[in-house]
Amino acid sequence: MNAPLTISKPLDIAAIRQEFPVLNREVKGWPLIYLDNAATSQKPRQVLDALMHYYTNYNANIHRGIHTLAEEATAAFELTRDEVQSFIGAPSREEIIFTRGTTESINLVAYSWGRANIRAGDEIVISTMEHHSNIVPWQILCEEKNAVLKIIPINRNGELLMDEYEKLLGPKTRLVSIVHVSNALGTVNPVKQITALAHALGAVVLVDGAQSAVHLDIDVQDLDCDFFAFSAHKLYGPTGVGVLYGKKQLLEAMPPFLGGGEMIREVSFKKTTFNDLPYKFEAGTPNIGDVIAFRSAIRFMNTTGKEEIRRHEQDLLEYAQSELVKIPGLQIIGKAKEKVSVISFIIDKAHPQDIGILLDNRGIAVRTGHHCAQPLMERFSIPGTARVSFAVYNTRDEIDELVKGLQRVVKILS
Ligand code: 7TS
Repeated sequence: MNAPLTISKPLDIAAIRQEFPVLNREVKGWPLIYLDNAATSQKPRQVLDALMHYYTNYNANIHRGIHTLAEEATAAFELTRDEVQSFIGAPSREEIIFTRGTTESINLVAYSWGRANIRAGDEIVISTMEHHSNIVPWQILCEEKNAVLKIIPINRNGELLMDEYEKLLGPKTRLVSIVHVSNALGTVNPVKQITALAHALGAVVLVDGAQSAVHLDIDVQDLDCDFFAFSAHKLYGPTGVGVLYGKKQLLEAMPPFLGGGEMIREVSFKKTTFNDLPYKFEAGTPNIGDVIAFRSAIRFMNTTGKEEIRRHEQDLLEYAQSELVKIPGLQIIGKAKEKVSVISFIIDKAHPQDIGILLDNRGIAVRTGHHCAQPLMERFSIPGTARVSFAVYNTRDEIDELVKGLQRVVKILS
């Protein structure tokens, strides 16, 4: 039987914008136009309400107390784990570990899995377009273990050279750690294919989903990656919360990352035994209120519809790209065929920082600089770019204002 044909309505963006109180503010006398969503997204009212509700009604430490508040807080905290599990299609809730963010999730793997499994001469493969948080932990590990870091090159459009990737893989490859969506280019990498090729050689795969989890449908079982890392704050959720998904078998075999309360079963001065998953990796009091509020962020995305959000953002991306190239001297960095939500650009004779300052004077927030991807900037022989990145609440009208702002930049600076 054929699947029923679903016709999705366009989103009511005006109504969605009403859910984000910060969008009503002005910056320097101009209405805020927030185009720095790849750095962090704004938060809908239901996330703010969930935080307020937690601290107003049932703030308590979790997992330890038997009193009512502790039970309520524990139940709400664990509900977010279930929500995350289904959001990324993980087989079991034990495979969802809460961290402080993508950076901590990657470091957890580098310190725990890495130190137990990487030996002298082993090879770790990353790419030219990694965020520093998916470079530096591996450099530290390689230095410590005398292992070798190998880098997948990219072409001028900002796409991975898959042939070169295949050539880098070999019997010494232990780990491939790859970004799903580049924060500086918007490129969507073929992580399913990358994973399959690595697995054929017995290597483990970590996917940095910091930029992909908000824009793409994530199914970790379909990707078949071994680890998947992302941050709540880029998904309309609070800062200070991240997720590490890991395959159970791997997580079970890994030593703890941080030692302390909650991650133990029994402590004595002779011998300490560790807790079951996921608690083995959640030492100390976690960011309870923000984890609880993160559930509201996922529910916001689910009720709005990820497919509808993606379609809207794709429309913004295509519209913005077609308008930006009309600006004299503007060059887009990153022209991958598969791309989401991010446009990096440079303008002749205009330093990215000056572009950022002049746009801010009109209430337009963009990011400028190297975007924590200095090796990528080096690849393009530029110090940095200006970057706009979209979320569900952005509009074509805002892009028109951005274009006017950039025309003014060109007039002033050239
Ligand atoms: N990986 C990628 C691809 C990212 O874009 C970021 C943050 C991180 C990892 C680290 O995430 P965190 O939540 O632990 O900080 N990217 C950006 C950015 O593009 N602008 O500010 C932060």
